[in-house]
Amino acid sequence: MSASKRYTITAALPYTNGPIHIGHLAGVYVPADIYARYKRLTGNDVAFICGSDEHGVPITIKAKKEGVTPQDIVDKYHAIIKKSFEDFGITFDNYSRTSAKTHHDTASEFFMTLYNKHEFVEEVTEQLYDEEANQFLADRFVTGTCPKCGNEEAYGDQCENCGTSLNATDLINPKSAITGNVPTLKETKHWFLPLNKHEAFLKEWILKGHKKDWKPNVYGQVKSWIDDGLRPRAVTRDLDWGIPVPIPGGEGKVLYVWFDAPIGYISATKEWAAREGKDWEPYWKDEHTKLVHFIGKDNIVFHCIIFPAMLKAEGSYILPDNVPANEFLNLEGNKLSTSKNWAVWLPDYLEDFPNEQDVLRYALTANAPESKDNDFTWKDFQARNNNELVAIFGNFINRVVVLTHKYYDGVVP
Ligand code: B3M
Ligand code: ZN
Repeated sequence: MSASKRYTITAALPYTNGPIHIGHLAGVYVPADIYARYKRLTGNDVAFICGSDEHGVPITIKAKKEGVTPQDIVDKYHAIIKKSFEDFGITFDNYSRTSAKTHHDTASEFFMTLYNKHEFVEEVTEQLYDEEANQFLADRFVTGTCPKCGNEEAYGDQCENCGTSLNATDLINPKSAITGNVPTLKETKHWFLPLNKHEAFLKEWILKGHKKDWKPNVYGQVKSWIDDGLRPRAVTRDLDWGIPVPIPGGEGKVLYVWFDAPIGYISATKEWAAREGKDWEPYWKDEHTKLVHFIGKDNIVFHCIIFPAMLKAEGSYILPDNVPANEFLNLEGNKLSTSKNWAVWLPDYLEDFPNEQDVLRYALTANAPESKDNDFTWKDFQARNNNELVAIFGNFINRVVVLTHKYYDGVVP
């Protein structure tokens, strides 16, 4: 039995703009749950943390589409997601939500600590603007061609194809996702996290540090971003849905969703510890605690570069011990897509296959996209069930039970 250790295990906070699908499960939640169960069973002190990511442009886009408020959207999908995780047997110690007061307070406090330590650069820059919609275009409000890989569907803050974190003004041929217009440029003030200032620390911590045990797909992406040179990233946005920027001049602005969301892991731990009568700080501030982030590959830059830089700048937190990001799962040969409704939604699976959680857990684990994108087919699902779970595992259990009855009166000797 390995010496008991403390593990803070986090799973990426799903956006509350739709239900969970099998890609999320294979990429993040089943691997994280297996790891948490294993660490508990081998006698460790585990905090397995997750929650709904309720800010950000994806929520406001969904609300506009459905003609309701962002709060309606997050309330609807937070409940659907939380219940489907429970019904599927994902054993979070806490599944919180970033619209909770604990999180607004924790994220605002974190921002103020960095602000008071002069860790931000305050700058007026030209940002993309949609004259017709009369609003700035950040994140998913704008799409364009990625300057790094040429993907024509890159977003204002990130290209999901190559994972690179972008400034909206980096996009080639940008187009407003609201009106389709070509954006103009308009001046606005934001606060930037100077990632370039943390380059030496990140090089030391990841490239020279003991991060050789990070998965090659993760280490490789991070190395290429650091080698390309890191640039300041705005941590505030001209949006009305999110956590208000808590300083003079921040009126009408909110924290960038990728600044606030990872802090959601901390606030969810606080909420859980308070409920359990525990101290939350050892889970985030004790050097002996292992912090492990389970994510999909499109979240690597935020968990290996931006959040560690934030934690380092704040100064009192531990850094991630490992970030085992999985690649993507496709469905019947095509990319899973919430917007194109091409997915196997977890609530539907639970309805069509009641009490068959383990069959899907097994099929997704046996076929996990650990080092490359993989494909989910119903044929494979059926084969895994019939040829492996029933014919091999079920058969084995059955024989052992029959022989135990036959030779030992059903009592294990
Ligand atoms: N909400 C998931 C995504 O990019 C994002 C994860 C946040 S983890 C702090 O789809
Ligand atoms: Zn790209």
